[in-house]
Amino acid sequence: MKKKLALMLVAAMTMATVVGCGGGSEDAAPAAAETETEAPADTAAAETEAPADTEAEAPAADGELIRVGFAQVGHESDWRTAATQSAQTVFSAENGYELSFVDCDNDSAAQLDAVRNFIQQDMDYIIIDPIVSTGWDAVLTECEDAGIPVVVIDRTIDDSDKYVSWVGSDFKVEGLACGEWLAAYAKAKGISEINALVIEGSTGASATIGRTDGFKEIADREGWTILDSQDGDFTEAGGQEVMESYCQSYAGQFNVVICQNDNEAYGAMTAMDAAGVTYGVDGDVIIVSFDSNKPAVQLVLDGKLNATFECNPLAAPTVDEVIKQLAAGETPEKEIYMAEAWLASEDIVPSITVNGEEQPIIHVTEDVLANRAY
Ligand code: GYE
Repeated sequence: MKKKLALMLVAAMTMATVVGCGGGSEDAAPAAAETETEAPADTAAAETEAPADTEAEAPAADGELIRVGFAQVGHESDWRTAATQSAQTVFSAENGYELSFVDCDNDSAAQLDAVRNFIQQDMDYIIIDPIVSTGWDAVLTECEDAGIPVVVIDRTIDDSDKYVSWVGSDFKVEGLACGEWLAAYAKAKGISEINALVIEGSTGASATIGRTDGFKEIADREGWTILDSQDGDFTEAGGQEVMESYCQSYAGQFNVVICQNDNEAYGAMTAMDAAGVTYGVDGDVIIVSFDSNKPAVQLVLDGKLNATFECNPLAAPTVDEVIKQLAAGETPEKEIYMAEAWLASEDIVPSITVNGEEQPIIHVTEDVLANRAY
């Protein structure tokens, strides 16, 4: 089953590649139609090799489990834990999968090794959450040569398009939303000067790049000062360490702290507590985070965190759908975006406009908190 299916999937990957970046469903249809005339050879090969029963069936239809290798970033944050748990639940034996899960511990070389091991093991599918956004073309070419479809999840790969689909979030939009909210909030509060400190996520991660760029775009437009922007590695310890040094270097000079994930915000709060800096709704410093895990939303409800910009970690069910589409010989969309929300402590900014689109700011109440899925 594996080999015949793989041949078909190479054809599907070719089709998906034709769709290119920004390919939505409207784009996907003509691309698939185009490929029917453009790539008859692959399709014919699949037909010759799989004449009988397998090609349009789900891979598990004959009782075999679908073998999936998942090269996960690591275990640096609550977001990551939620994403891993979701993948382990979705890709379970109960659901027809055999999952090989590798925690790459934020080590890019280890992640490339993990993917190459998956090729050696002749996996049916490979899922990659890329630690960094570049350096991927060679290994993705190897996956393609081996006929193993790759689905990219969460962070993006920016120097190769040799994968079937990417499922994740628009990190630049998250950064823009954070900036737009801060601009509207400062205006509503009569704060005329912004002196911001940024605690970035891991260097080279597309989540870091997008959030940094998006926020900076608004900061430049508004004439804010970004006093410093350093790598907190998406961890609580990293956030604390960076904030400890900021509290020394910029004592009394900052009124905003942007943490690129929740865990960094927890660390930054510990550091500010120790330095006697007050933050949140009743404090001197506005502090925000990205991710919006439940403990962070609780802090927003408590007024300790002014706002949090959601990044949804539950992409695995969508990856499952992508795999099912591939198994049925369909062409999944090249880019699939997760829905997200922006949450704030005070009810003074009802909405913001991001990329020309009005988006609500959710005022966090007990009900909002109770309904959070992760
Ligand atoms: O924000 C952070 C995690 O890639 C979007 O990685 C993800 C980020 C997330 O460690 O908490």
